Amino acid sequence: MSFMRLWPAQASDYAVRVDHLVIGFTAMMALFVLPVLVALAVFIWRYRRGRPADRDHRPSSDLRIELTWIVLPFLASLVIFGLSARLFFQARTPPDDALEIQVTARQWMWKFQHDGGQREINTLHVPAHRPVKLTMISEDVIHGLFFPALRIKQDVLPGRYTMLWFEAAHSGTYEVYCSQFCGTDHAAMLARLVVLDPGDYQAWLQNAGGLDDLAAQGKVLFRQYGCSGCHDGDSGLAPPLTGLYGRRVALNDGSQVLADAAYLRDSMLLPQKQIVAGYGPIMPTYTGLLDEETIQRLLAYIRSLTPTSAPEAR
Ligand code: HEC
Ligand SMILES: [Cu+2]
Repeated sequence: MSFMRLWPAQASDYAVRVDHLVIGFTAMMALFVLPVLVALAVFIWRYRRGRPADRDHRPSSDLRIELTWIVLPFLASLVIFGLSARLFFQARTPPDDALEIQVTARQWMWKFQHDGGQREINTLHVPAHRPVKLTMISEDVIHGLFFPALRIKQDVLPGRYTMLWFEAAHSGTYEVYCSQFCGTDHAAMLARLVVLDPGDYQAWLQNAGGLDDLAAQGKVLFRQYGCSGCHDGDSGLAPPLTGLYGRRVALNDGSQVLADAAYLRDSMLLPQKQIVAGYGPIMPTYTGLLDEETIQRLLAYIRSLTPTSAPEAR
């Protein structure tokens, strides 16, 4: 138990692997540095002032020894590099079937929005053994979402989505911090991660629900803000949004972009930035009209227009 307090909990396989990497790397560094420190101490003692030691400069070199201490540490460092790079890519590549959760940060709280419409503040419930993907944005300054038990951390920026994903291995309650100094109450910007067994998670969803799911709320907003006037039906005025999410879009300058959350967000706020091939630049900008949580709902609606292979994914 005392060990647990010294060493933060490991709530995912990823966390275990990060720890192995850090411990392995530290051990390797010790292996490189200790012989030098020991030799240093021995030589300081042996050749200290006034000691009648042999101070001849005999030329002595052995190519085999030199090659050994160059090549072996080099190869060992490359192994660490390979393992780190693999973990890094894993941390940046969420699986397609991940559960999507929207995160909005503001001074000084964390808001979490589930696809089913459940909203939470400063507490995040997730199921164990299931990849969870957080799409995050800030309503004011730069914050940082930090899950020590998962060994993951990512800045949360105003005006731009960032992403974190994880798969928790055990049920339990873990601390969550803001890792960027974001004003007077930064230190109080804390949250809890509650990992539930899948059955308990379903029960929690049932209890916490009540509102419409996010996509249904988005559909209402899609009417309300007049998007449907151009985008629904086959007027040819605007591209239909069915099947858009996750697809590649051809733009009028000949390039292609992936229709991810960032692209969809830009399409609403900066419609002139990227124009879909075959359409005119007639979409009005919604900058200042839509707050982040409205955008999340519209996005959930647009996402819901793309059938997923995993039926329970949304
Ligand atoms: C006046 C008509 C009009 C309105 C209103 C309008 N749009 Fe558009 N929208 C367009 C046109 C035209 C395009 C294609 C040209 C472009 O990329 O700007 C487009 C492009 C898009 C795209 C990119 C589509 C693609 O295939 O890549 C998205 C997403 C989008 N709109 C969402 C919305 C949302 C959400 C709203 C409401 C908040 C909205 N639009 C309101 C006309 C409109
Ligand atoms: Cu903060």
